[in-house]
This record gives sequence, C-alpha cells and structure tokens, in this order.
Amino acid sequence: MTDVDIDSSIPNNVDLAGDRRLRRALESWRPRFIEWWKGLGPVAFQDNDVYLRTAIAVGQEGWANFDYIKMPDYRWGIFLADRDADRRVGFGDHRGESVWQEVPGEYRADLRRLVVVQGDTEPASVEQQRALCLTAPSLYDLRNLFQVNVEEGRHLWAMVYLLHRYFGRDGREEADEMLERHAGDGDNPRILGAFNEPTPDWLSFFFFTYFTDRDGKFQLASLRESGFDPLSRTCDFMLKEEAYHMFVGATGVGRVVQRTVELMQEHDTDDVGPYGGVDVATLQRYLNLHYSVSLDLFGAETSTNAANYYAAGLKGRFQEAARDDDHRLLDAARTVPCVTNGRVTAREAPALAALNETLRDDYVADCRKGLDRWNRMLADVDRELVLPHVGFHRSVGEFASHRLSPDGRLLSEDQWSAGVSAWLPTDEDRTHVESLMVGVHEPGRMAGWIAAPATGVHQKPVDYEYVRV
Ligand code: BYC
Repeated sequence: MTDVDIDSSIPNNVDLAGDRRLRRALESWRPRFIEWWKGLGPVAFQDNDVYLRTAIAVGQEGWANFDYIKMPDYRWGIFLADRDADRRVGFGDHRGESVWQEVPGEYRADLRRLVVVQGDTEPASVEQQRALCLTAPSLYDLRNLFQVNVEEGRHLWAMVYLLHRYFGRDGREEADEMLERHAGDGDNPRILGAFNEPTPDWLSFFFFTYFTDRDGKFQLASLRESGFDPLSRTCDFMLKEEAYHMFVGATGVGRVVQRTVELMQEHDTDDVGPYGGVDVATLQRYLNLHYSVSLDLFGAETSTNAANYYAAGLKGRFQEAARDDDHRLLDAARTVPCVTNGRVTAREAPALAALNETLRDDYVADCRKGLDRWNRMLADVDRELVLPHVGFHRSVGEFASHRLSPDGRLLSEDQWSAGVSAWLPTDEDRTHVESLMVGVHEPGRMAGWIAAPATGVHQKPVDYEYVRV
C-alpha cells in the first residue's frame, strides 16, 4: 500500500513531501488552476455547498469520501494505483522486461505527446460544460454535473503531475499550456476535434458522457497497459472515477428515453414535443452526432503513431492480457473498412498499424450495451435507437472524404444535403431542446422531459438536497 498524505495542500500518495522541488512546482501551478477553474469552470454555484465525492485513497474499500463542499475548495489530489513490484511490459518489443519507473529517453517525445493529448481533454470538457449548471433538470443532475467536472479537474492534475515529475522543463511548459488552450477557441483550440464542439444542453451532455467519456474509458484502459509504470498506475485510478461519468450518461439518456416512452403512451403519439418531451427521431439525431464525433477520437484506421506506441510498449490494447496472441503482432493482419471504386468495402492491413481500428471496434461493442438497455424500454412503443454506420459523418480517417448515410450507403453531395436534416440535429431540434432546458431547484423534482433516477447518490434519497441553492 502507498501512504496517502491527505492533509497536504495537494493530497497525494506520491510522496510529494519528500520531493520539495516538485511540490513547490505543483504548488505554483495550483493558483493558475484555481484561477482557470473560477474563470472557465462552472459559470454559477461556485459558492454553494455541493454533495461531492472526493478521492482520498486508492484501495478497493473506502477510496472516496462524500460530503458537502464548495467546488473551489475541492481537494484535487494526485493518486496512483498501488505499485506491483513484479509488473512487466505486456506487449510490443519490450514484452517481458520490467516496466519503467522513469521515462526511457528514446520514448520521451511519444510519451509526452500521449500524456498531453490525454490531459488536454480533461479541462476541455469542463469548459464545454460550464453553462449547463444554469439549466439542470434537477438538483440530483446538477450535483452529478459538478461531480464529473471536479473529477475531470482531478484527471488534469493526474496528467500535470506526470508532466512535472517526469518531463522536466518542457513538461512544465506543457502543463501551463493545458490552461491556455480552450475548447472552441479560434486561435488556441483543444487538441482533439470532439473537445471543441459545444455542449449546449443537457441532452448533449448525457450523450457526451455516454459516448465521449467512453472513448476516455478505452483510451485510459489502453494507457493503463503502458510499460511506463507511473502512467499505467495513474490511468488505473482514473478509470475508477470515469466509470461514474459513463453511468451519468447511460442513466441520463435512459431517463430521457423513459420519459419519452411515458409521454408517447399517455398521449398516444410519436410527436411528444408539444407535451414537453424529446421524440425518438430527435434522440436518434443527437445520438448520431455524438457517436460519430466520438468515433473520430480513435484516429485513422491505420496509423504509424499507434503502431509505434504499441511496439515501444507505451500504449497497449484494451484488456491486453486477456488476448490470445503473441502480444507483438509483427506478422498479424486484420481488415479495416475502406472506400474503393465507389463502394464501402474492406482491405487487409497489418494488425500493428490497425490498432486504432481495433480499439474503435471494442468501443463500438461497448456502446451497443447501453443501446440494448434503452431499446428494452423503447420496445414498449415499438421503436428503437440504432448506432449509425461507422463511416457516417466522420472527419478523421478513411471516411473523412466521403458522405455516408447512417445505414452505410455512399452518397453524393446532393443526396447528403437532401438527407442530413433527418440524420443530424437540426436548428429546429436544438431550439426545441433548448426550450426544455429550465433549471429545477426543488429537491426531488425533475424537469418534465426526463424521468427521475431509480436511486440517489451514495445511499441518499433522490429528493436529497444535493446542492444547497
Ligand atoms: N481530432 O495517426 P492518427 C477522455 C490527429 S477522451 C484532431 O490516426 P493517432 C475524456 C493525430 O493527432 C480520451 N486531430 O492519430 C472524455 C495525428 O496528428 P499528428 C483522450 C486528430 O496518433 C470525456 C493525425 O491526426 N485520450 O479522456 O494514431 C471527458 C493522424 O492521426 C484526431 C487519448 O486520446 C481528432 N479526433 O491517434 C474528458 C489518448 N484524431 O501526430 C476526458 C491519447 C487524430 O500527425 N491519444 N488526430 O500531428 C492517442 O492515443 C492518440 O493521439 C489518438 C490519435 C488516439 C487521439
């Protein structure tokens, strides 16, 4: 077990007290983080008491504490999962060697890039979601939004710790730049596409936490396999918190679906908009948008970056150890989708080069599970939600230069223009969804477009005062 220093100005289990230079460097980054949080974090409720979970340890039992806290006072800490002294690199050219406790010189640039890309997404999502607190459908949801936000802040701390501790001066500069790029900024945007898209309403938020946070799950799980042990242990612990973020998305969309079904039955119509609901076609369009934007986050179908990361032992596959192969992939091949002679087809590619696609496949399978649950409710009204074709509305990789319909047909530009209003959120959809967004602040009460959750947080009732407003 690693000792936890919970009373330090930066709670940690990485012995900051024993490294004065590092502690002082992080302490000098802290005011800039707080300034960023106050300036670009939630636009309101910064002085209210919020019932939040705070990480305080890394063991199986009791790793978090629940209490009222004002968000700027949240104890953002640095926690790495416990070290396994016998851990070995599980894949690539170094398979079987002891994992590294310091950054190998030859992999420094690649590792730094991975840490920076990962880190950049965390504050980005907080920025994207900053105005949502004004229109939360309940106090329960408001609290969940803030929980997600403070933990994304902690995930930024996790990456900033790695940059400061292991990457010297350029690491410190990268840490500063995390607070200088901003989601959607014309001059200095966030690194990955999906993190520059606005999250203008709660329906978008739930789909974002379902689809985009799930990319986080798969990327973090791949980085957890890393031969660079501090990165692996950091991601291992981040995944604990990440699970809740996806729960917020899965149950959030599920509650909207439930309410839609209720309204359809009550009024005997598909068109629940006039009754203050979101109809299934609109849900499908929001799903199409967030799913396709999240698919882009896995990169191109074949990537020398991905092959190099794997060969070097920096980034593995999802659940690497459970795979029944040589974990080097030097001679392996697989097919990847492509467009040839006006047809969507597949081509063979080296498995090493196709690792982004392999991770995307795992992600797609995981996405289906939530849909199955939502569709069990929708079956009562004879409707269903579907995942669009992987080539629909893509901006990265093979499909970026083609137009595909959600069912995977190649389209001309004219056909696309004629169909797009059925496939992606329209201005009308957005106006309607926006009209439903009203803040509800009475404990236990829900806005009319969403059903109540089945249970509250941490054994508290649904009508608990999760935020003291
Ligand atoms: N937008 O070789 P390729 C999370 C760039 S989410 C813009 O295929 P690679 C979270 C790419 O950088 C998880 N650019 O790329 C969720 C490359 O540029 P260079 C975040 C893109 O490197 C919710 C070029 O295109 N973590 O935690 O194989 C809330 C060629 O592409 C995009 C990670 O992503 C894009 N979507 O794969 C909060 C893990 N895609 O090098 C948090 C770390 C690609 O030619 N990152 N490009 O200049 C990685 O492993 C890889 O960087 C990527 C890209 C998988 C993202």
